[in-house]
Amino acid sequence: MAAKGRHGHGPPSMTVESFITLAFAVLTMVCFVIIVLLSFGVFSVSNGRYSHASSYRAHDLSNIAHNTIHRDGGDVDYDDDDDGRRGDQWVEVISFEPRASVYHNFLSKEECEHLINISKPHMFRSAVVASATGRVTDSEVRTSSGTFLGRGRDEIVRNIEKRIADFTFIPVENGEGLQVLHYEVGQKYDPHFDFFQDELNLRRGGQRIATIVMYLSDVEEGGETVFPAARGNFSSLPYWNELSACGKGGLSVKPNMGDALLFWNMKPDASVDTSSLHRGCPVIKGNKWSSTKWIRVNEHKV
Ligand SMILES: O=C(O)CCC(=O)C(=O)O
Repeated sequence: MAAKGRHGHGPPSMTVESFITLAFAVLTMVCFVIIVLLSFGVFSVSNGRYSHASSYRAHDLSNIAHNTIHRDGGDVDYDDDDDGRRGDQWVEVISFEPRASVYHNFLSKEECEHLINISKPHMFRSAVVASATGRVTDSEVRTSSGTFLGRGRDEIVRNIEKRIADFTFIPVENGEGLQVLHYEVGQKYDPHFDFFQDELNLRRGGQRIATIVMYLSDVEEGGETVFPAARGNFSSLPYWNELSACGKGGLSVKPNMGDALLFWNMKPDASVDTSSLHRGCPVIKGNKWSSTKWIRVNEHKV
């Protein structure tokens, strides 16, 4: 009786060559399917740091990390340079004419309180720059009180100024000292430009290319920053019904403690942007504390 061979009655055995060919074909098919899925966006390749796709919001700038940090306690992550807790941070582009964006929770509550506390003893009536002469003068156009904080005055101010430089890509040295403002009920800043219209003020650092307004308090009613010459369908804003009559006069930003409004007073071609006209609406209820940093095209020597 013939011995039953190992391969005697089974299907023909697979050679090493045909196994390699089959494996290669399967691998090619898998790669093809992955490429098709990627191209249709069915799934995406992430780099770890920015992998929390679900935590992004509409109008996020995708290159800015969206850190979820709790303002009121619990397990809190801190940024290296933070002085206290900052809430959910994201940047919202609100307008292209003028170019403007809001950086939510740019400052922590502690930073807002620090700026108010160090300013309180030194408040004086706010003034304006007269466009014809360039001289600083009192005016009914602006009825708030305020004070200037020297650049780099203390560690908290230095951290804030560094954050502004990171956000705007403009060096700390180009910034004027922070101005802290207090508006009581009825106080306001009428429509104006931040860019200079005189020669005198251009001498120390050139034109004011950009402005950052940081809100150090919430305001119960009124106190919005409004751009009356901005283009856009303002009445479609989700908070339209909460705005004062003045706030409905253009593109409005409601003061929220910790938020920072950045807008550009110059266009990319270096001409001044007249759509950056803006005002601080009268406060109707509550108090408004804010801090403005004007940023020059060149170093602003202190
Ligand atoms: O207080 C505001 O909302 C606007 C402030 C402002 O216009 C400025 O500081 O130039």
